[in-house]
Amino acid sequence: MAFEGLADRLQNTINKIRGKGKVNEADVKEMMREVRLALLEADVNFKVVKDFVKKVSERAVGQEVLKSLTPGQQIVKVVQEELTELMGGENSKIASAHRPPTVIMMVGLQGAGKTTTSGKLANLIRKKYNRNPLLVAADIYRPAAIKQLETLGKQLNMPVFSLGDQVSPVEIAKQAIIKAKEDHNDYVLIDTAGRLHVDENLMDELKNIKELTKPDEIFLVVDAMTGQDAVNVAQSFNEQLGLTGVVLTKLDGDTRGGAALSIRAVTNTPIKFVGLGEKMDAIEPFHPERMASRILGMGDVLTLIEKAQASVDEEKAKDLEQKMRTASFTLDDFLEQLGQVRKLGPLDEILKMMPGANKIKGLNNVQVDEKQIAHVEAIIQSMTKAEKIHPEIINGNRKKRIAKGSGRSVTEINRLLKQFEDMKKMMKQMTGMQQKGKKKGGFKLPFKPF
Ligand SMILES: Nc1nc2c(ncn2[C@@H]2O[C@H](COP(=O)(O)OP(=O)(O)O)[C@@H](O)[C@H]2O)c(=O)[nH]1
Ligand SMILES: [Mg+2]
Repeated sequence: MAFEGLADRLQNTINKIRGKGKVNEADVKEMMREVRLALLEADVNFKVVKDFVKKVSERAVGQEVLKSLTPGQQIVKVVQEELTELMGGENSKIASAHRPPTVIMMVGLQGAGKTTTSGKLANLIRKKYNRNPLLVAADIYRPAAIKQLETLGKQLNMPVFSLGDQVSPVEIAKQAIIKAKEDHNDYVLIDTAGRLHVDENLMDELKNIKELTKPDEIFLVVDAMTGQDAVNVAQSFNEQLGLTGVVLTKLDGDTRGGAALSIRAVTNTPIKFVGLGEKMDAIEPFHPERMASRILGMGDVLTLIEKAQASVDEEKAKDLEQKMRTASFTLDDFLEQLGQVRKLGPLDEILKMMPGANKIKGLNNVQVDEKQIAHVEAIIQSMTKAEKIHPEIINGNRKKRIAKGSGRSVTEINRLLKQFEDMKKMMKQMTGMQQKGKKKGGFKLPFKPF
């Protein structure tokens, strides 16, 4: 999983301070020392780390934080807010030209994922904005590059414009726009060539295409796995071409996270989308708030809710949202949700989005075993209604009865009850933070939802 090391280290650090009743400057200093190391180890740019630590420290030792009733939680909130700030605001809109077609130029090094992302974005634009994109094969150098795009086009049932590999990319781009106007394609995505390194010939070619097509967007595609290098690449492309956004690919791999955390700060270019796999629908808008929550183990309730809304019936999803927000969910709800959640996708991925999920033993390392889920279901189903609502009444005798009924051991029952308690505690903490920021009549999450 991406960000695993960083998430683990940051969560350990903040968990130490989260529950403290009193926090002094020395505690903050100690914590920030660990945060600094965690970020550096995740390959976050040195200067970015320095600025980040300075900002958080200043805010954290502020009187209103240290003197508050819950200084530990307040500091975690500061870290969360600053992480979000670091990664930039929400920014996944795609330009729309007054006079179509809107031209999007895809640039980046070889192998970064330009061709794949061109297909994904075209697919997204068609699905989400109901538009009619044209893909343009302007990489004439890499063998089979044109074929690759044509294959994607077929797969998506989307037109691909190509003039073979004997015509210059600039000419291809020019002809493509003429063709798009004829055919009423309102978006044109130009898949350009990449090199192994930033090189002058390549930049000149890209500048020429830019000059001629006057693109509305220039998206740099970068491989998140390349860490610091991704940041350097982004910097040079930005200097030469003026980027409008970055697409960070391969976030489904075990990237340490450095690129995601540094690119915006170093280049002042927003990360607009992230690639999460090779399939054509494996692209998502980049949500800095959600990413920060995820890194800090606060879960990604919003993405979870969205997933739920997409595949579960609306009433139930709303109910889940409400219960999570008010931390009032019972073991019965838990059971119900397990059933629902199984429909959403790979369980380990889904569960990781739950607040406190990092506390569930084994979840981070081991694939969640479907069998274990069945065991959990059996245990909960063997409880009485009262037990499910008030698990605290489950004493030794009741545990024995449940064990018999479910065919599981008392140890397993204890473990489940403990996990459920942990999860609820975590939700309460989030709710506590919400209450702090609550305006009259308003409802505020610890992060901005959209
Ligand atoms: N796992 C994963 N693989 C990706 C992602 N994006 C692209 N790839 C793969 O990376 C490789 C290079 O992608 P390609 O689009 O050909 O890169 P290009 O040279 O920049 O056009 C291909 O095997 C893609 O399937 C992603 O988000 N996740
Ligand atoms: Mg390519």
